[in-house]
Order: sequence, then structure tokens, then C-alpha cells
Amino acid sequence: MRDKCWLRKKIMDSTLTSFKIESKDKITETIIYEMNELFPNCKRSDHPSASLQFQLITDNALGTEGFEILRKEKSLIIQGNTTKGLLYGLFRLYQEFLGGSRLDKGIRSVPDQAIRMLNHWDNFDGSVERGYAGRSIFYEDNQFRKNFDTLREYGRLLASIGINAISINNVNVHKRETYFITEIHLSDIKEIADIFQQYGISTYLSVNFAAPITIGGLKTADPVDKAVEKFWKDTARSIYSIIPDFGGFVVKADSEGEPGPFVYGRDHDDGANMLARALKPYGGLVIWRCFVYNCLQDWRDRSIDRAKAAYDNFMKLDGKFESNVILQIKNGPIDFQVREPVSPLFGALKQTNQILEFQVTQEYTGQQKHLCYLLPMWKEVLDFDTKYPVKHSFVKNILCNQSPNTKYSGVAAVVNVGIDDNWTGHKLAQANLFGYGRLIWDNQLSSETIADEWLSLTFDLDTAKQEMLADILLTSYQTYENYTAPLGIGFMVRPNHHYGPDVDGYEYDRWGTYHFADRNGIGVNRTLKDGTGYTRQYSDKRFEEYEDLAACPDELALFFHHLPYEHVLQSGKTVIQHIYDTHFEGYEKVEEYIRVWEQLKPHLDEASYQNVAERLQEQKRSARDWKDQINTYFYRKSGVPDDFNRQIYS
Ligand code: GCW
Repeated sequence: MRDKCWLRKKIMDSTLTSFKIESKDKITETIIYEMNELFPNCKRSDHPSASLQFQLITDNALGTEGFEILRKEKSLIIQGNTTKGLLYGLFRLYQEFLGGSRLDKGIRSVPDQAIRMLNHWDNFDGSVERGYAGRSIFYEDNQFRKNFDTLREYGRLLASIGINAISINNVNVHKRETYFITEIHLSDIKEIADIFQQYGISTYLSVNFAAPITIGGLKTADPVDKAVEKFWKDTARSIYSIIPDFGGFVVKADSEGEPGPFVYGRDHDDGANMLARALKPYGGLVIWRCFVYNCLQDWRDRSIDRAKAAYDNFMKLDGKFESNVILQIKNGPIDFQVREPVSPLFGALKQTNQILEFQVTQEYTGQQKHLCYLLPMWKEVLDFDTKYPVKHSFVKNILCNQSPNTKYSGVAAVVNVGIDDNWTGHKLAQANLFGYGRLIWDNQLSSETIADEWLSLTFDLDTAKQEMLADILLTSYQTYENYTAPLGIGFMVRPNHHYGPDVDGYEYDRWGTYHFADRNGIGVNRTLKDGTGYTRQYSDKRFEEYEDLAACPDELALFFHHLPYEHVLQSGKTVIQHIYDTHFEGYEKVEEYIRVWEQLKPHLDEASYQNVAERLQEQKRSARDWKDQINTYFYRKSGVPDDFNRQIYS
């Protein structure tokens, strides 16, 4: 039995006896189906006195996805301009009912972000790159699973949190998946796309830029070559003849070994625009990732700074992209570390459609063995003030306001889902999937509200116990940061699989992720004054703040500055004492989580209890490793003892 997650309850409510929908299309059919699932007392009827009605109306302010739920005497009415809006309204109604609301005041809701996407890094062989919840839900052994019930349940979960776009294969497109855009596989992909479409979700494919060579028989993939252009035009035509509502392409080019336009002396606008012209007649989009950097760096060469790469590569192309190209920008300049500054491209790009990219899958945040509720991190990014002199200078506003076509802006995230019965491996990691959808629909929601919503839909705890669990969720991100790499430094993980501590694992490697710890201090000098100059990629105000050690926020101190161990942070602590304190605190917090989870045991279902209990033990083991390795490493380097004489292995 697959876990129904936050949609586990059917609602029996006597006021909901019948319903009526005024027009019919694919999504309408889905609404009827969902109605029967969620509200089993409902019977379909065209009777005008139906107590729950769906009304298609004309109300421009609601747009194509918004809805309004109204109570009129005994009747509830869900209104929207489209059936998609009605579907979102239905799931909201479900949530509100379970939350105990009778909806007397009604609700009006329009999504804050236009594109609300999930990216799967699933491979055709069934493996999932950076996946921690079992194998792929789509593929196994180079075949389509065709497990349509699972996909239908998945589509339903995603619609319930407002997701409207999905890419279904890894951005690292291996040989076999390159063929996804050919007739060999398009009918299978259509079956998947049709299911998602019923839930208002458009399907995208990741494509390999060298496909004209690998599958097209051409000698080049040069974007200005006529035969290459024709290859992509023919490909687009054939895809849309089979899947008319196909979303478009996601592209990782010139990055970590993936092919791209640089090979031919062209730039990323040449590559993206050529694909965009092929998709344009059909309304398709090209989502082009900005994760482009030199991954063959020499650690001896201090002049290269990986953090600068995205801005260096893309800022100069602002305004040069076709109208159906969207740049997808990772939240930070490096790579989904637990703490990074916000990418300097946000606010700087002014004439380019843009999507922000998060990582829901916990590659660098404990791999779904550790609890790490990521909402506080995502909120910080969306609420980050770029301090450019524009009316709305926060990232959440800039995404839309600085995209020439506001409909082509939004947020995407690498998803944390696999074939595991509970979808996410760690039961509590469901909260990240749920929360991601809720937050990007409604950017004003707090991490606390989202945690409460998820907990009350998922468990049956009384208020006091729910608060105990909410407290674990809400502190878990800080806890994880505390016992791992300190003060924004990042990448002290074991190479390749990125789990567990290895302080020097990447220090003398080619990836450009260094901490430069020596006997005097640690950190990367990214100042303009005498460092890499990365700070200058920000707005004047942010530049001044990051450049000036006295103004730079503590949590990013080592991201921007190389500091002596005895340097006193704004908190009043030295760098070295901060490292010791946070590592002891982080570990102790995990011990506390275990105690709380034990107290909650009688009130939890057995499967959830066991699932999390086992993982908390692993989190404790791993946090102990982190604490002891980091503390010992820095004690050995610095020779400075802990003020409190706690155990540090030397
Ligand atoms: O975080 C890194 C991952 C790679 C991933 C890459 C990317 C899909 O370690 O596994 O490749 O980012 O975002 O493209």
C-alpha cells in the first residue's frame, strides 16, 4: 500500500451531498474523480441546489489558475476561470476541512509564481541521481514501468500542492535517454504526460545538446549549423504531433561533462535560442540551466572562483534570449549547500525570463537519513532583498517582475521522490515536498504555518504533541547546519556520494570547492579588495555589506572572508569557539529529537514511528562523526582549546 501522505483522509461531511460542474474537459473528469475520493458522500448530480458546486466564471483577477471558495448559506461554491483553478480549489477545500475550518469567510487564492516545477533526475535504468527514496517511479531496467496507478497518485499529490510542471528525466542525459525525444519512446512518454495533464501538470524532457550527433547521425551539434537546426525542428514537430501539450526542454549544457555550445565556439544564447525557435511554433519552452562552471579547476590556482561562474557566463547575455527561453538559476552560486548566499544573478538579470532552482532532494542536507526541514532555507532565499533600486527588490518579486514574460517565470526544484512506499524515504521528508509546493504557490506562508498544515494533515496528534513535532521540524535545518560545515564554508563532505564528513575531501580536487584552512585561519576571500572579487557581482548595497567584514552576516563569514581562528564574530564568539559550540549543540539537538520521538511513539502509527526512529539513530551516528571530525580537525590546525573543555579528540 502506498502512503497517501497528506491526502490520506476521506472526508465524510453531510453537507456535501452532490455537485455539479458546468463544463467538461480532462481536468473536469479528474475533479469528479477526486471529489469521490476525498468526499465519498458526494454523488454527482445536476441538481441546482447542490451543496457543493463548481462554477466556471469570468474573473480576470483569478487568472488561469486561481480559485475562490465561497459559502452561501448551506452551499459551498468553488469558482475559477478554468477547471485547473477548480481543481486547486478542491484540494484547498479538503485541507481547510481537515484543518477544522467551515469556510465561513471564504478563500480567494492566486499563485504567486507562474511556473511551479519539479525536476526528476531519474535515469532510464531506474536509478535516480541523488535520489534517496528508492528507484525511479517512471523507469526500471531501461523500460517504462507503466505503473500508472502510482503516477496517478503522484499527479494527485502534486496537484494538491499546486505543482504545474514536471521534467521526468535526469538533466545529465545519458545515451539511452537521449532517445526519449524520438518516436521509439514518445508514445510511452505521452502516456505519462496524459496522466499529469489531467492534474494540470505539463511534462518536460531533459535533452542532450549533442543529440543531433548521437541520434541524428550528424557530424556536429553546432547551434548555427543548418542541419542541426533542422534536426531540432523536426524533433519538435514529431514530439508535438504525439504530445500536443508537451511543455518543452530542460537543458544542462557545458556543465560537468554535458555537451553544449562552447564546444563550437558559440555561446549559451546561440544554443538556447536555436532550441527555442524549434519549440516556439508549438508554445514550448526551453528551460536552460545556469549551472555552468569549470569543473576541471587546479586547486593551486587561486584566481578562479567557482562562485563567480553563473554570473560571468550569463549576465552578459541578459536580453539576448528568445521569448520562450527561461534561465534556471540555482538558489546559491555554488551547489545547494546548507548555507550559501543567494545567487547574484537575481536582481542583476533584468531582461531575461527566470526560474529559481531549489533542491528538495537532500543531496547535501542529510540524504533523507537526516531530518532537515528545508522551508526556513527556502523562505530566506525568496525573501532575500537584492537591494537593487527597484520597487520590489526581493527575489520572490524579481522572478516575475524582471522576466519579460511574467508567465515564463517561477520556481523549480529537484524532487525527493522515489518508488519507496512513503515516496520520500524519510517519512518526515514528505514535509519538504508538501512545503515546497505550498510555499511557491503562496510566498507569504511561514515555515511554521506550513509545518502545522502538513502535520495536521499527516498525523493525528493533539495540539501539545503536534507542537513537539513541529519544534523538531522547525529547528532541524539549523541543527543540520550546526553539526556540518561552519559559517557558510560548505563542501566538507565525502567526495562523490556527498554523505558524511570529510573536511579535506574536496580540498585538493578539481571541483573548485575549497576552504583553505591552515594553522592560522579558514575561509575564502571573495572580496574585491584583495580576494576573488565575487562580492562585486551583487548590487552596490549588498556588495558593501559582504565586502566589509564588520557588516557581513556571521553565517556567511567564511564564504566571503578568510579569517583567523581567533577572529571575533558579530555574535561575540571567536570563529574557533563558534565551530566548537555549534558542533556540540547540533549533536545534542539530535539526541533531543530522539527523546521527543520516543515520547510521541504511542501516538504515532507503527510504520511512521519505525521509519523515523531508525533514521534518527543514523542521524545521531553521523552527527557524532561530523562533530568529532570537524572539532578535531580545527583543534589540530589551530591548537586553540575549547573554552568549556568538552571532549575533543586530538
Ligand atoms: O549537485 C550537483 C550534483 C550532480 C548534479 C548537478 C546538477 C545532475 O552533485 O549530481 O547533476 O549538481 O545540478 O546538474
